[in-house]
Amino acid sequence: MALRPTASTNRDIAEMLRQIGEYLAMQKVAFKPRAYEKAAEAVAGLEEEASDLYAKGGVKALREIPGVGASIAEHIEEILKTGRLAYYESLKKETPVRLDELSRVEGLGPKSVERLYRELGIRNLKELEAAAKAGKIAALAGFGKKSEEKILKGIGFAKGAGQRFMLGHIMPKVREIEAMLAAVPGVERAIAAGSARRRKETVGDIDILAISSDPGTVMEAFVAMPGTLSVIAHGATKSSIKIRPGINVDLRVVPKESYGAALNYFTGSKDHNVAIRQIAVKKGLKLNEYGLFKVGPGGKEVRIAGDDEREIYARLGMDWPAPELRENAGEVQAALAHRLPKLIEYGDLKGDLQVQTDWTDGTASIEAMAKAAMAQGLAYIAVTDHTKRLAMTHGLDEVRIRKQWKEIDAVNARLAGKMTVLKGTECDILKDGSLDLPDEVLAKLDVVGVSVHSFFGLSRKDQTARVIRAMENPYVDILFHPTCRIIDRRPPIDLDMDAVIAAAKRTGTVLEIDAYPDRTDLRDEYIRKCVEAGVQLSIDSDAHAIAHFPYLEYGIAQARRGWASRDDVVNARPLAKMRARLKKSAGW
Ligand code: DGT
Ligand code: ZN
Ligand code: CA
Ligand code: CA
Repeated sequence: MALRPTASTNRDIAEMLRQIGEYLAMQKVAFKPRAYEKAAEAVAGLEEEASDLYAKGGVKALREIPGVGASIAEHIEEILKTGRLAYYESLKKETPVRLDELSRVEGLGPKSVERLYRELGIRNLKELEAAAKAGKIAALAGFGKKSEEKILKGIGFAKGAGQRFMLGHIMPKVREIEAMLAAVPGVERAIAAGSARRRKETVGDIDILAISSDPGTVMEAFVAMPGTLSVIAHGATKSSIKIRPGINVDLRVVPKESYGAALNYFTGSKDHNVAIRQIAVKKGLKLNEYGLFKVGPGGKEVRIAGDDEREIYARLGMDWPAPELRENAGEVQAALAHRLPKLIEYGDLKGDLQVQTDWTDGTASIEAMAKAAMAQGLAYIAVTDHTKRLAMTHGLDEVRIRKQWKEIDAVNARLAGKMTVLKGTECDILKDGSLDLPDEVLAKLDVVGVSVHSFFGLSRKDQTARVIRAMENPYVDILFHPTCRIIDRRPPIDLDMDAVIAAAKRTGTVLEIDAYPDRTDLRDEYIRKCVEAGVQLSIDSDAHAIAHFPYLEYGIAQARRGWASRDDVVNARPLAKMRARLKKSAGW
């Protein structure tokens, strides 16, 4: 991936600087607020990422940004290095106002926030909403009815933003909850339905179903769960809590004879549910969360399925679609026609083709990463450290990468028969589509991955041409994290994905599914296009630490959501077959 997972974009940096200015303004500090505001504007308006400037020229380059002096340059350096800024955090702690919340409301500038705090004591969104609804804002001089209405509208959007959680951050919690509930006396089963069961890349809330002979006891255990922030509802068969980091969890206890129907209903998606209900209706049946029913004469309902989800589909004349497919994106028709894809399974990966080590921005040695991959059941990894343009990560040049090969040879000798470490790179794609390492070096590597880490803002035409030019290099094997999106932080680069997929087909380039939780790049719809076009995929962890290999699961989930089977994934093959498939020169 680009940098550390904390890597900050110009937008992040500008936002922090801007908020510092606002906090200082609220504290009535002289001059400084304006300086931060100006620096924030300058950073937001930069053509190049500050991380790139810093990579090339260090703090000195940052000081050349107009309006950025010595101390702000140091702040930016701290943000780039750690993703955080101690000064910002201390200001945030000192100030009672939730600027991060209030600044999400469109049209609410620091001056307004300051006045609303001073005159009405408003500290957060909730208080803002209450004041607006009570007409208190319209009554303030300079605000008026119009701006009050605008604020109310803005609150609506601000509440919706950033409210979803990444699958990779939520699944460990889901499993903890399932295990905790399964251990409660009387509980026969406890399972997460909803988007978590569908393994959607982001999850809005967690929906748990349980079968229990003693619902009251399960509910007691649930609302008393460690990590609970608040109990929203505590009922006899349904309860809701909010847990860290702010996600809601619903628990429903369902009768055994309805378990399959409830699981089906609460797994969704809603669109999938609507589609299969229509199929039931066409067959003269009725489907709901309690079961599948035959409606007899006089409206008498007879349950014909309900305890088992598979049986419901069977009774509808359908094959059982894996939850990952249930988006009403063709899976209903395929299930009826008995033509569902045979999806890649969670244990199918044999290796990992994108791994960073302490040669650049990873935290562990090549050998430690190799051993951690072994512990995950993998037989090979490619070490793919960054290249020199990403100086900030201490990216490798020709000289250092050759040194790295010696270390890889030594590790391979020690781990012989158990694990193979391949020589690779995550070579930077430069602005014009040329690469950051010479062809002579690329020719010697086992795995040449390339990726975009700069000039994210190029036009669709230029960005597409840039990426395709890199793919046309005969030594390039894989395009890493193709769209460069980071969930909630960076939008995807503007690529003509149809053209990129066609180029992948033509050049034999593999497209990566980067499993790192905030990337999950490619998205499911593009994966499906690759599968249809016959373009190979790789599923990589993008590990920067030994603890990151389990992320592969989320890449497999994404592949399944994109209808990929094992044959579509290059690193689901054993080493020799993977290598034969990877190298364009192999002439497959
Ligand atoms: P999320 O939580 O936004 O990530 O997405 P889901 O899919 O988990 O949605 P959620 O939690 O609102 O509801 C869980 C499931 O319940 C949903 O996937 C399908 C079912 N469901 C909810 N509301 C409706 C509805 O109005 N009609 C139908 N047919 N199903 C619904
Ligand atoms: Zn990268
Ligand atoms: Ca949900
Ligand atoms: Ca829900």
